[in-house]
Amino acid sequence: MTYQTILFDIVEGIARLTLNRPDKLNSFTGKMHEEIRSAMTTLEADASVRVLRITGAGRGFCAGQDLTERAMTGGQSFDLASTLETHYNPLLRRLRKLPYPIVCAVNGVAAGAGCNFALASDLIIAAKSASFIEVFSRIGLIPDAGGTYVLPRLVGTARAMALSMLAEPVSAEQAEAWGLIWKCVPDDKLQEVTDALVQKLSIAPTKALGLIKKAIYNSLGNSYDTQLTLEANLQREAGNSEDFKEGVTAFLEKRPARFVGR
Ligand code: T3D
Repeated sequence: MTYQTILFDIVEGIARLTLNRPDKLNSFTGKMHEEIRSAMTTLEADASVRVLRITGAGRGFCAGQDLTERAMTGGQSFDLASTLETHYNPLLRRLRKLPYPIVCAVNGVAAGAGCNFALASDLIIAAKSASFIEVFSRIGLIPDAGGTYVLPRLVGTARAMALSMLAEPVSAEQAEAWGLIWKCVPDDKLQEVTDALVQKLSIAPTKALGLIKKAIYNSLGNSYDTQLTLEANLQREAGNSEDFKEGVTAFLEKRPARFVGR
């Protein structure tokens, strides 16, 4: 399929999604949502995929909702609960369910839903010049696209509150120091570092990585007791995988493991 607002391909187990409206800092339009939905459907149907790499084209990562689509001329108004349930929430739910790692290379400013879309990834690497802005309150909104869920969990209530109320940019270095993201790297190293990570993940024991996602994300709402039971159940699945067998065999034979992802 040919896309107008994104770039998307899958090569040797690595899926690459690039938001591609650089002139408008890759802000989300209805068309872009439609194309991302199509890419997600392709991803969900392709059992060969072992890692998803997300980035933005040009100098920005994503400036959130394209506000020209929300211009309220002539007394027009929008039901934003409806636009969220139509476009953003299904996408975030689908991303969370992907049974392999999502790596996000934040190449520039990530604002509004663009910031929270980045934070929906499992491993987030940002260029030093990138920034994160929970920009919503500047236009009279609350953080959406999962922001009010992930922010207090990643950085604590005090910082989540200030980020949301003040809508000030957080530098990539600060984001790393706060634990909002995993890593900040020099601008000229972003693609190289991301490619190396993605390559490594594409030959990792994917089944186990998918189960790790399930365990970590579920732990945020579980009691200790419930989590221990969940770990036992997920470990049963991991223990039945081809990769566990290969991992142990390779260790005993003193050779690198060749994981197939199942
Ligand atoms: O469905 C729903 O509506 C509910 C969901 C809402 C989710 C949301 O994301 S709400 C938040 C929407 N986003 C914003 O409010 C951010 C708006 N953008 C900015 O504040 C700034 O652009 C940035 C701080 C992100 C970056 O500033 P800067 O100075 O680096 O760039 P710029 O000059 O402002 O932007 C460059 C171009 O991109 C410019 O276009 P032009 O003048 O060169 O033709 C600018 O208008 C355009 N652009 C940037 N962000 C958006 C945008 N165009 C449309 N919508 C945008 N969000």
